[in-house]
Amino acid sequence: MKNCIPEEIQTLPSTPDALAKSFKRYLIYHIGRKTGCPPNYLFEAVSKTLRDRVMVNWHKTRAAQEQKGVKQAYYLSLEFLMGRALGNHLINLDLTDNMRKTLEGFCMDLEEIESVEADAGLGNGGLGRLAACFMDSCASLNLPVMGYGLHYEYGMFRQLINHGYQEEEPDQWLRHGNPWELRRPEYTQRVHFGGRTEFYRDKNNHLRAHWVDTHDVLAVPYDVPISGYKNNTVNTLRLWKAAATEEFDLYEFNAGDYAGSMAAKNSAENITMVLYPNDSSENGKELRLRQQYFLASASLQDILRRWELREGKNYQYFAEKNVFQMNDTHPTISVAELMRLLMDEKNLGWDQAWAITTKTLAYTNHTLLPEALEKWSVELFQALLPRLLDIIYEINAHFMDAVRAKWPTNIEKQRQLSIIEEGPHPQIRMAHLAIVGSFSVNGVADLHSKLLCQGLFKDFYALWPEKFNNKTNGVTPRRWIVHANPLLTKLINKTIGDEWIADLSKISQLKPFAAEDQKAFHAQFKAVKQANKQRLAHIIQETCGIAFNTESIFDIQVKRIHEYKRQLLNALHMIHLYSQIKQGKTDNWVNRCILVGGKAAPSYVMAKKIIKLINNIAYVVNNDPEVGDKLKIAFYPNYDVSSMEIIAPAADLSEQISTAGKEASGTGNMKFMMNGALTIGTYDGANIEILEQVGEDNFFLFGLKVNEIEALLPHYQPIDYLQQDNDLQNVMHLLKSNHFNALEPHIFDDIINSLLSPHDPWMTLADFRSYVDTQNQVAQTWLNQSQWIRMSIMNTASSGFFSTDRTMQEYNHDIWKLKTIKPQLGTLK
Ligand code: 26Q
Repeated sequence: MKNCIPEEIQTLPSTPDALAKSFKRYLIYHIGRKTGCPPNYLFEAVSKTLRDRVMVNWHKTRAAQEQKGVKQAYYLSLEFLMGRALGNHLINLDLTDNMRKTLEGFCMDLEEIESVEADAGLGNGGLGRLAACFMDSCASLNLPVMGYGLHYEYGMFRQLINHGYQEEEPDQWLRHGNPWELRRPEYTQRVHFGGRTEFYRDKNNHLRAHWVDTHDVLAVPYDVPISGYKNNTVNTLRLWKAAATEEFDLYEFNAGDYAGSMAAKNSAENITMVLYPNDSSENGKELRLRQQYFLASASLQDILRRWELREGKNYQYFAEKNVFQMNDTHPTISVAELMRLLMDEKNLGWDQAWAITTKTLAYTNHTLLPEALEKWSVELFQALLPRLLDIIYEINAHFMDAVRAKWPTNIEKQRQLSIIEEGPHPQIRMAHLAIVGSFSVNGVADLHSKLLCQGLFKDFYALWPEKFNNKTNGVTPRRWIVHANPLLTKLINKTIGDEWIADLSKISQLKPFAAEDQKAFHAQFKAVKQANKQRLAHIIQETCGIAFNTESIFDIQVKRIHEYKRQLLNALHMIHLYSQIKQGKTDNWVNRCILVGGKAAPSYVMAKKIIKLINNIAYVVNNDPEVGDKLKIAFYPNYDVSSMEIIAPAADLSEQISTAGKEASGTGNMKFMMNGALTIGTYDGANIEILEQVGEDNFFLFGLKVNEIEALLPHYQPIDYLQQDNDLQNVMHLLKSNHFNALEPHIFDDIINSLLSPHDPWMTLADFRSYVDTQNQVAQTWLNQSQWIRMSIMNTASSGFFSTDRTMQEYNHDIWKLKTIKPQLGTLK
């Protein structure tokens, strides 16, 4: 249909009066409510009011980025852990104050409205939240980057704690709708599954393939705006939702099988029903492979469609103008899918398609744990994605030629490097496919990237050293300081101005204020921390019924529950402190409130036991009148992005105590540091870079280093540590004597056995002494409050390096090579 809609789009006025008018219009005419209205409607009206203001810049950004010749990057990820959006957009559009005034005019409180928004919990933990911080920084830096992910109906499960046990509940985050997403059925893509490959000769006698007899699923995009910080850029996160095809339904329906047709519809729509809640891979689930291919295929088809719209069918320059960043191996089937699309759909030859593929794909690794590397059975691939299996075999054949050229006589090397792991049940090694298909492979912290080159991917590094690089993670200061910690933001702005928000390196201007003679600043900094501790203590009282005294050290460990992260080491320390109190060894005692939070994968039995143990220790400790305020312990239920926004600003001590060499980076460590927490940490992941930035005087380092762990592992004898250490004996005795589980004897036997096993890969007991001694140092430092505050200020002031703005600039400089694109103000063209 023709239309004459004017090209020019007016920016909407955003005074408190204009916002009020808009808000009322939404509430009354769009939602159809007025007074006495449920809070979710108020949230919707506020969000849509704001969305209108985001929309103008969204149009303009798209127009600027879709001009001929603009190079674009695509972030492909099975997870985007976005959290809430309202507060973030308000900051980016500089409308927080105006919106607050508007709502006050209606006797409403902005923070209360913000708290109605459901977290977009479309991720497990670090990897998913990193994708969200990356999106924020790319928009804030005017980088033309689009995110591609899945529109899960249910995000990360909600965690309930029942008698100390984790229970999972579905996360119905879309129950009240999502005002930020726009459904775009006009850009629906079709994704194939099953069927078989038919080869034929084209008119030039070239061998070509058809993928036939497939079962198709539709991918419907939902677009989410990603606003940049005060720069008018609005990028796009496109999330695909699965839908059944019409023909499929009709065919079955006409055949009279109504139930059958509904079942088929269900099985199609199941693909994006739920996020897999495993943060280290649970291998082999067919539905997970369907999700991965669904994302890869829909996204790549969409990108090719938009390429042709702009540049026609000419793929000569495609690789110069497009780059894909794969978030771990999860979207790695993209390597084969891009080959398929270019060859089978766009009629390119193998060499041309391979040149494009290997110039456009880049891979980020997020784990060193060998058991977490993704593998898929060839058998499953054959059934589900037969055409892609053909292509993977051919990629591997070419790759094996390259391996033979480098190591001509070494058959073993071929076996080790092959994309296909041979055996009775051959498997496809996704990390190998990712490395072979990418021009860039990066780790996420300095140590992690070095270990990849020296260990896990050593032979690949020998083959292609130029591919490998490091990109140390970061977090966005807009969410993790400005939004989470408005009091600190105000204090920093008053002290050094507000340029640090868009350039976090400038936060180092706070360093002079750490000096002990800066009494006034110290007092204000402490007052901010105190207020944030009160805010958290209030929530802990409400949710756990435990009274945290804000004069105590707030000692916090929040992250996914995993043995390598060693929540158990923290638990042993809790028991040690309790035992000291019970023995009356309380000279110079420093009161502590220990908070632990995090979800265990539902099938991870040991992780669930650890949650139960911490809850049981907490119960005994908190109810012992002899303990009182000396020690309080709480387990924070349902830890998520929004809770971290309250927790990080309230922490005095950040626990980053993984076994050295196991935590790829960590990003919670950075959020705590920015907000002035001191870190007790091992020499692992980005802890090392935090230590370098802040200096060892302002960091509590403990534990064995990677080389020491490796040297000890073959002859590790936990019993030796027990025999030499009275404190450890006391702790283990309390555990073994069912002191924390009198009513459920022996439920912690597995934990005790794992700690005492010479095969314990996490070597918890080896670090016990060093951890307890360092915790004592923490307590002694706390006694000197002016010293503590100085160190705390130094942590905030040294956090400049850990902004994802810096991370994204490095990705762009070394990998993506995009030009910044600013939306044109004024007339939209
Ligand atoms: C794989 C297969 C099947 C189902 C699920 C998965 C799966 C899902 C999520 C595997 C891994 C993840 C998430 C991993 C993760 O969050 N890794 C963390 O990434 C952070 C960002 O780089 C790092 O800071 C952490 O060190 C790393 O543990």
